[in-house]
Formats: sequence, C-alpha cells, structure tokens
Amino acid sequence: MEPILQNIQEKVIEGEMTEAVALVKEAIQQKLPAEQILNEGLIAAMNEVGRRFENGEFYIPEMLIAARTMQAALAILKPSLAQSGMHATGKVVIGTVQGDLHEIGKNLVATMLEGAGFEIIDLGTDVPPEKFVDAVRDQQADLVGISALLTTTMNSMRRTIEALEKAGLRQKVKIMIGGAPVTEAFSKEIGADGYSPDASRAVALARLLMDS
Ligand code: B1M
Repeated sequence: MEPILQNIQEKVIEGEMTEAVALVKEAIQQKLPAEQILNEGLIAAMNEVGRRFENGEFYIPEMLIAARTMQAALAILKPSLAQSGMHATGKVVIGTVQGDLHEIGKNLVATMLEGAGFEIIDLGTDVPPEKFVDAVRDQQADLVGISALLTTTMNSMRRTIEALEKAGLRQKVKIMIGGAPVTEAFSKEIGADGYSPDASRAVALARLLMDS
C-alpha cells in the first residue's frame, strides 16, 4: 500500500483531524485516485475503528472522534468523488433509519449519487418512516435510499417500506437499501427493489432502477 494511505488510515483512527485533512490534500496532489484514497485510507480506517471497538480497545468517544475526522477528510475528497457535470438523472430522497445515528456511509452514497447527476434530498439520520413518506410525496421522488448500520435498526427499514405502501406511494418510487448489516436476502424479504453493498455500486443500482 502507498505509504501516504497508511498514514491517512493512522491519522483517522487516532482522530488527528488536521493531519488527516492535510494528508488527503497531499494524496490528491500526488494524483492518487479518489476512490483509492477513500477505500484504502478512510474506509479501511473506520473498519479498524470498528474492530477496536468490538475488542474493547476503543469506546464511544474514540469512535466519535475518528468519525468526525473521517467526515472532515471526506469533505476534502468530495469534489474529486463527485466530478461529473451530468444533468439530473432522477430525484433521490435518502436517509438513515429511525433509531440509527450512523451517517458516514449514507453521506458517501449521497455524494456519489450527486456526482452521477442525481438530485439529492438528504433527510439526515434517525429518520422516522412518516418523514420518508412525506418527503417522497412532497418531492415527487423517483427513488428512496434507506441506510441502516445496526442490526437492531434494520427492522425500521421494513417499517419504512410498509409506511410507503400504506400511503399509496410504493408503486411510484423505487426503493434501494444498504448498510453494513444489510443483505440481498433481507432486501428481498422486506420488498425493497435493490440492495447495494457500497457507494459506487449504489450508483450503478440507482441507474438500473431508474431504467426499470
Ligand atoms: Co457505531 N456501530 N454504534 N458508531 N459504528 C458500528 C456500526 C458497529 C459495527 C461497531 C462494532 O461493534 N464493530 C456496531 C454495530 C453492531 C451491530 O449492530 N451488528 C456499532 C454500535 C454497536 C454502535 C452503538 C450501539 C454503540 C453504543 O452506543 N454502545 C451506537 C449506536 C448509536 C445509534 O445509531 N443509535 C454507535 C454509535 C456510533 C457513533 C455515533 C460513535 C459513530 C457514528 C458517527 C457518525 O456516523 N456521525 C459510530 C461509528 C463511526 C461506527 C463504525 C466504527 C464506523 C461506521 C462507518 O462510518 N463506516 C462502525 C464499525 C464499522 O462499520 N466497521 C460502527 C464507514 C462507512 C463508509 O461505511 O457506513 O458501512 P458504512 O457505509 C458503506 C456501506 O455500508 C454502504 O456504502 C457505504 C460506503 O461504501 N452503505 C449503503 C451504507 N448505507 C447505504 C445505503 C445504500 C447503499 C449502500 O442505499 C441507500
């Protein structure tokens, strides 16, 4: 691995925001591909943070500081990830489900979709089913993107889809879901139109759903 990516990883894990941001800028100047900086630097760091949390080496504060550092570094990378200049290809309402505060993956998916020309309405985190319903109706969205990072909040995805059905909107909008604990099988089980394991495949999936 490129030494600079190893350094980025370490600074994100340690929550050294200023250094992490400076290193990402340097990596961009070195013309490393944005996706490589993202995957091998930033996402790899969050995986290590998760591993340390699971092993009891990290607690919530460390996880939170690392997450803030990742978000700051991601903001620097955003223009390189989102480069496209394409026209709007569809309107996407996106959010993290009720009870769930994890936003980095959802933000990344939103950034990549924006880069691919989609118009994004980001509802944030801890979004109740009725808020998804209102936004889909009011914005006349083509697609709704639902993210969950906790096994305990996956069921909120099911409730969100049920609420869209109850509101008579299910046939008017495509639904895609994602997040670490989510699987293709779960997506089918709850009646979503598709699942993506990561942000770049989320773009491919969104395009596919728009065409179907
Ligand atoms: Co939390 N957390 N956390 N956490 N956290 C996890 C998810 C965990 C796996 C850590 C662990 O134990 N190893 C674990 C969940 C276990 C489980 O449910 N099976 C966990 C836990 C337990 C918790 C708390 C319950 C801890 C506690 O309080 N005891 C608590 C819950 C709070 C709540 O939500 N109600 C909690 C809190 C937090 C923080 C607030 C401190 C912080 C989040 C800060 C923030 O987002 N602003 C945090 C963090 C940072 C993590 C880890 C370390 C990193 C998550 C992340 O940002 N990853 C995480 C461990 C891990 O994931 N390895 C962990 C990077 C991000 C780019 O990846 O989000 O997976 P990800 O997104 C990917 C794909 O999943 C996909 O594309 C993205 C890009 O490739 N994707 C989609 C995501 N959404 C998509 C939507 C799509 C398509 C693809 O379509 C719409």
